[in-house]
Amino acid sequence: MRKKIILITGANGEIGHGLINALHANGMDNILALDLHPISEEIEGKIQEAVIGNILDKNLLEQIKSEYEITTIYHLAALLSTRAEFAPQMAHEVNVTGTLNLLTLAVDQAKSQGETVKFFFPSSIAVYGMDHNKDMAGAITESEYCHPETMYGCNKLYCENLGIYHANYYHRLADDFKPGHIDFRSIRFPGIISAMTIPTGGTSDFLPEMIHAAAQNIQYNCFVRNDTRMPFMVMPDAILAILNLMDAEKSQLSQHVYNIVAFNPSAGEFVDKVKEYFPHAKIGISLNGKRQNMVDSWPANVDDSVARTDWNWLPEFDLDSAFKNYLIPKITQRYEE
Ligand code: AKB
Repeated sequence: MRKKIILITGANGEIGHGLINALHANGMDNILALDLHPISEEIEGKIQEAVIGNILDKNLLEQIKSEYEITTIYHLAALLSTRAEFAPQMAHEVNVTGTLNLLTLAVDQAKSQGETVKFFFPSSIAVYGMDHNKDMAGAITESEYCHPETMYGCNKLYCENLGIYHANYYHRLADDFKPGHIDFRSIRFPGIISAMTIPTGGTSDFLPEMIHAAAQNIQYNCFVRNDTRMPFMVMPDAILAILNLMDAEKSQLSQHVYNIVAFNPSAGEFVDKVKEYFPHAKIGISLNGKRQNMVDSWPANVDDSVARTDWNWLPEFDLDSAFKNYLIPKITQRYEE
């Protein structure tokens, strides 16, 4: 008999850590954690099994398909926006072919089990391309400005549509056509700030890098202008959003893909906040025009009213409480250890 599991790809990443800790805390540890790298000690004891491997390895996915009954997939593996710009072909392979491999695995599993497989896909505000309308556009809804200007954004938008296709129209010309093999749910994440991990390869990394540098009293030169504004949230809210969306009744959901946001300070406003807690923080500017243009192509804010209506999304932390009750206590503790 195949063991029932929850499959998490990119399990060793920032969101992977937070999600595994939360699922474990909720008593769900029948987790198969798949990552390119060995699973870190911090989460090792909270999973059922770890597999070191590549989502592009079809033999490995076939093996997983034969050994396990997958109830839910959290497909977190991805190359982020800055890294994707340096290696666009590899980004397409990992972000698109990798996702198609996991969607195919989900449909095959659903067919063999005769059960719907739930599929979570982390999308991003990078699907938007503001084309210099950023300041006048305000908080944009999910159907506006979907003209990505980065490889990563193109990958994410296409994969959103791939997921919606697999959920509703997969094999629509086949005699055995049946919609609903997978229940595809996705969130367009803003920038995420974690107290426990520092992002790699993203372009929203300037705020997490800044506060982690301040906590270690090391110099940080921000690569975007002070007036740069984009949506953000802290990691506990990103995890809360995933859990709440995946727990919602399907009948509550009017769409597959949702905006969410908690706060959207400018880089300068964030510097002021950091200096409230680290008055001697050494923060300068070393502009990277190309990365600045990428952030300028992303919205200053997003409208998440549908997420609030459909599945009661509500962030626990605004900018002030994020610092006071999460970032400062956790980051200070982390660097004191
Ligand atoms: C990135 O910067 O690439 C990500 C994102 C905004 O999706 N953090």
